[in-house]
Amino acid sequence: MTHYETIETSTPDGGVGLIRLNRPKALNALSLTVMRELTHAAAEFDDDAEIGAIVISGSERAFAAGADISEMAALDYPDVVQADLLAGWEDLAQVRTPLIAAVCGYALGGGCELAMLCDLLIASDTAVFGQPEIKLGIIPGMGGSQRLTRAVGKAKAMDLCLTGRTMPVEEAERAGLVSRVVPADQLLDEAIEAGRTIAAMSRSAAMAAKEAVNRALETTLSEGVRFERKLFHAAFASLDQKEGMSAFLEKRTPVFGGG
Ligand code: CO8
Repeated sequence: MTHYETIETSTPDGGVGLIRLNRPKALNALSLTVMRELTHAAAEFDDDAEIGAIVISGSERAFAAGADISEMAALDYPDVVQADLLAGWEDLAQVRTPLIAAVCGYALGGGCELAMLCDLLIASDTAVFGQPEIKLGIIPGMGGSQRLTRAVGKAKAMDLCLTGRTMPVEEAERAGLVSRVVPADQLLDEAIEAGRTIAAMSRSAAMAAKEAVNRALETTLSEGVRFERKLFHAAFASLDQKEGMSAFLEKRTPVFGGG
């Protein structure tokens, strides 16, 4: 397994790949090295036929407190344009394996954006969300203004992006930002278990479900429904569809082989 400087990877059993951000002194601030390492690790898991779900977690205190401010402070406009700063995070959005964010503590700025880029967002009862970039004289740069608005609507997105205030997990759950809230000491187990559940499903069906739900954020209802129907029809070309339906009729647990 590749050795990384700012993240740790492991493979708990059951087809789950785990990526833990590991910059505790900087509250897991998302430096360019974190971006390179995390996207690389996620791509490796995505290519691994044994892995059916990827969990991304931080520490008890912080999932991630945003992009690394010390790295950005001295940059000028030409620097960020020429480097296309932060565009590399889009590689994570291309990962086809379902991504689960396990969020404990601060998920601010890029940390909130990273969590929202994942497919499931499982949060601890201590999680805090926010887009405080405005306090630094900038705005979200990794999709926050777009994904937050789609997730919670204009009213709350404007409130968070314009005032920079944080949103406690209870409010985030009411607003529809998070999939589940669990006690902090159960967070990682819950996220890994959710990963195992997904990994035990048909891999192609899981990828299709992810693609279909994500398409809802990109297109009109009629186009989205047409797109879903094509993927639905395609599922009937898989052995997993035969296995899933036979198992139901034979009253046994299906064993999906990915075919
Ligand atoms: N970048 C760099 N270092 C950080 C960051 C950060 N975002 N956040 C915390 N740290 C460091 C602190 O500088 C401090 O370091 P040191 O001990 O060497 O002084 C250490 O982490 C601990 O932090 P605090 O002492 O501040 O801890 P507190 O418990 O007092 O406060 C907070 C915790 C409230 C989370 C506070 O640290 C804070 O406000 N952090 C900054 C939050 C922020 O503004 N985030 C947005 C950053 S901008 C951004 O994300 C742009 C998004 C664009 C896309 C990003 C893609 C990755």
